[in-house]
Amino acid sequence: MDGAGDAAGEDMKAWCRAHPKIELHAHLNGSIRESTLLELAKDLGEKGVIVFEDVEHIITKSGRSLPECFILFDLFHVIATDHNSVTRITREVVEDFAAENVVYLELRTTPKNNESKGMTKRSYMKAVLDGLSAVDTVELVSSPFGNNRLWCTKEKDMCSPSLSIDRRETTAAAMETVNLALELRDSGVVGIDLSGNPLIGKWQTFLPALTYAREKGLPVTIHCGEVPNKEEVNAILDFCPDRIGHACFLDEDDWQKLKASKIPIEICLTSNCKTNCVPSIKDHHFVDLYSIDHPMILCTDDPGLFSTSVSNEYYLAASTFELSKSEMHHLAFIAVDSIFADDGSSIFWKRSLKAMKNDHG
Ligand code: 6MZ
Repeated sequence: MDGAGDAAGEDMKAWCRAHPKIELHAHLNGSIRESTLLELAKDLGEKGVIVFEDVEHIITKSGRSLPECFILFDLFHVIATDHNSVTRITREVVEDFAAENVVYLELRTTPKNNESKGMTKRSYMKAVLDGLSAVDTVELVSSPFGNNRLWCTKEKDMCSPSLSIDRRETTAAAMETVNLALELRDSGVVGIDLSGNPLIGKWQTFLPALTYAREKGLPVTIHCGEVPNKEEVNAILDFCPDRIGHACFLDEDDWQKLKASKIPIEICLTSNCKTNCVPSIKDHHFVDLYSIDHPMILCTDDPGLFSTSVSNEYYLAASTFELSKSEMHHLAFIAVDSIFADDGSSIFWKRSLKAMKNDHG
């Protein structure tokens, strides 16, 4: 790239960082700072629970296949799943998103039972909610529109948690997660997600809990087509979730069905590339969906695991697909239509972004 190209790239990078953004697909344990993971692992090493030298290189390794990611998550859970660490990582993760001008964050996490640590799904979630309350104000980058009045909201209000059902779970455990989400609605929980290793678990196992969530008015998002599985993709599309994540491996007929459904898709460019779900970013199905104005939200999936950020995902989309600032602004703005929160904060953010759009436009 020549000097002018470099400068234009840097300008777009700064613009993507400064622009207010919405993140709707981030897993808590995939968003932990590497420095925190290493610190917690070292601590466990000193206590003789793990051998630090055995895990250090695994934590810092950069490229990972999809199956390797799930081995790593099990390690993350050993390192970071006690009440104090959960509270700490939640606070840090929200602060990190806030620091790059994410103004509304749906952070998802799998409530976990761990008898040896006196942890139940409910106490795990209490630790998460404690982390949200502990969020400090962070210094935000300045507005790309020279107008700072939208940056006065406490960052702790920006995060709406969703609860994930792990594909390893039983129907009863999935149901327990949905009941917990319903119980915690007043504490800000906004939805249910189905995630976990896509090579494990059967759709029929989770269907009762997902149906129950829907009956109770809890929005549902589902990881769909992360690996080829025509039968399940079909069933998911028939279920018609409120959003889906990834949508990488779809047959032509399912692809057409998805397009006709207008179900918003959480797009995770770096994640899909690093886990070999797409051959390269330029070959990503984003292009096809963008050309027909399909509702899409640029997301990170696991910013810690994949060394990315929402700003970086925006920059990747802008630079790879040659989108202008105005097109990127539109992409950021339409994401608001797909958020799960229907309370005051959602309306507030909608208004804020609309105000910015007016300022800008
Ligand atoms: C499917 C994923 C995922 O819930 O412990 N998770 N599930 N596909 C992905 N793409 C790479 N990335 C993360 O966060 C970690 C958990 O989120 C799910 C997995 O179940 C993982 O264990 P929490 O906070």
